[in-house]
Amino acid sequence: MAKELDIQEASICPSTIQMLVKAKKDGVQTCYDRANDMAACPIGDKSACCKNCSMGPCRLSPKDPYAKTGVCGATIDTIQARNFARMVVSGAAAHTDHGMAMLDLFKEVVHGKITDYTIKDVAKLKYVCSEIGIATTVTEDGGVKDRDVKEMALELAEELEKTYTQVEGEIPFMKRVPAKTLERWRELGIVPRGSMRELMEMMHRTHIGVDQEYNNITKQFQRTALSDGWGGSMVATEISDILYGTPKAVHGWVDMGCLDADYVNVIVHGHEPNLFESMIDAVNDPKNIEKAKAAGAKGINLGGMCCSGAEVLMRHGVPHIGNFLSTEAVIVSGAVDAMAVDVQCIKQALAPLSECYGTKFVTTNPRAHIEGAIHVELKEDEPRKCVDKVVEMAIERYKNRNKPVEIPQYKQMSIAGFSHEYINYMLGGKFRSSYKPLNENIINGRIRGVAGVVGCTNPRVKHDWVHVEVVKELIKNNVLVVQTGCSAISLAKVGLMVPEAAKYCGDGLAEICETVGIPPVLNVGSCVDNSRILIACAEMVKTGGLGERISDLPVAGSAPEWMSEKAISIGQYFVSSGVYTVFGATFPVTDNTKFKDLLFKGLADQVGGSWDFAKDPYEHAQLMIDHIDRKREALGIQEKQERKLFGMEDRRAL
Ligand code: SF4
Ligand code: MSK
Repeated sequence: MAKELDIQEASICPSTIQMLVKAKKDGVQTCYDRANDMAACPIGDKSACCKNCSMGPCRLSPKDPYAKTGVCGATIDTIQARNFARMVVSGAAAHTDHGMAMLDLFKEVVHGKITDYTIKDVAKLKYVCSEIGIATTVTEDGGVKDRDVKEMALELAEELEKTYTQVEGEIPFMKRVPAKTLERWRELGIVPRGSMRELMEMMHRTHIGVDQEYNNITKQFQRTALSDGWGGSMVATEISDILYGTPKAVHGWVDMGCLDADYVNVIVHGHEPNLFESMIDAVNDPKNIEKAKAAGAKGINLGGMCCSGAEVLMRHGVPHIGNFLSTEAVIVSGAVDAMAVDVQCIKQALAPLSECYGTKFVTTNPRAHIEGAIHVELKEDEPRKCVDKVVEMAIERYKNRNKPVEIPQYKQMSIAGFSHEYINYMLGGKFRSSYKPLNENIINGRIRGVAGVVGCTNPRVKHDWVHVEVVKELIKNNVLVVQTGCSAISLAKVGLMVPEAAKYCGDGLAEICETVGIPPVLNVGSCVDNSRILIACAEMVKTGGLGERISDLPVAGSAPEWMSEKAISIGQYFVSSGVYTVFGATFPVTDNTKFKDLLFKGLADQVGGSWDFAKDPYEHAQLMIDHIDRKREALGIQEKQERKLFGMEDRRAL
């Protein structure tokens, strides 16, 4: 029999702990209990098994990996490489399908067939056009004037569609990749074509009896991952900004204390922003507010979870209730009247758990039905039908609440909204927006380097703890941290996403945070917004002084508590872009194999980036800091420079 779950050791989030205690009292289970009951399969954990055909499934020994092969003769390296490739495919497909859905919506909006959404950010539209060589002005009657928005948007949509459908040739956002990095990809033959082609070819090659040489498989999964980061994900981010506005710094509360027992509580959880944007309209509609009041509530209270929540925290400051591992815990509060979900990271267990508490659990996307959920499809040409229905069900449930409500009273203010454009503006001001101050402060040593700490939470490790400890170590050592997804929420909950958190930083980083008025930990958005970090890296290279390739930069990546296949695709596109990337929790490879050597060492010679693994947060952070120091040394900027006061000459040079 499995030992009883030690709730105090399961998480550092007091809200989640309080709800796990309540769950135990209520006799319901969460993923923490299930993870405690079921140990991870030791062979699968090391990626030493294959079920790609019915001669298997075949299991090799992680302890003696070359002792046997599969029935077909597949070696441990082939099996691991194929498994890894399939994780990349699944993760990349999730992001690219999300991006393609955004592009489909964008086209319908531009054609005027969908009117509930509009182009909110024309400046962003122009910026993206200019980045990929689409004209934003026309010359007429001898003068230059702005191009028609619709015409420009249609050309952009047509061009970006190539991100998915292009059979041969480079996808549009390759124009953003620093020249030397792109040159290397061309030499290696890993510049992505359209993602549909890359995903299809990768799946073909992992079928039994096709690609059985791990180096060659790795080459194709690098290409596939790059088609996600610089393709599908980037399109999702850029189109979302054009339709809903580019984020800029905004205050937003996080944690379960944002729920309110006197209000009808509605939560949106998932990934695509459309459902949430329409839900914001619905909960602010006076007619719906009146209905809520007629049912005895003070009004309607809206909160987000996971990446749906991250998107609207970034854009509108809508409260964020918690990350992936808190999605069941929040239902246990009894305060959630409806939870509407779309795609990705939605645990099937939410359906039966919601039933226990009378919460209306509503799936809204045709691609993601869940047994036991109520399905109300969100049709983009009439989205209010769906969201108004969810609100109606939530009000009904509020009226008939018959379970005790217990809301954890923890909440924390955070600042979100650090898009690439906002960082540019924040550093250089409106007329001189630039990454130059960032590069200069890296060169002069006040900022040691930049780390992207991202990814999920996972019940196999102490919830939020690894994220928080890794980030605390980094900022203490003057490493500026940028964050996305569930990891960002872990840090927002402990109060590190406010300028006052400068007190936890080393002297140099603290000085920058105090001068600019920023937190040392910047929330840059959702999972697809990792593309914003790629753009920031490219911008740092283009700004100058830190080398010619992304791999020259003193930067590192990390996913301390990852769990999803999307995280593997994200990690791979960072590695292939040249970023040293450390994962925690677990890593799907067998020790002492050629494939592991390739991922952890060999890739550095090819693309400049490589994978690493450390479960312990302090070792994890140290690996990243050591890498940053090696890069500083290679750039010749390892010595901390004396502080220099800006004279008129310097200002002119700027
Ligand atoms: Fe086993 Fe080979 Fe079939 Fe995989 S493809 S299950 S290793 S026989
Ligand atoms: S939601 S992919 S648990 S970050 Fe994007 Fe969080 Fe990971 Fe899902």
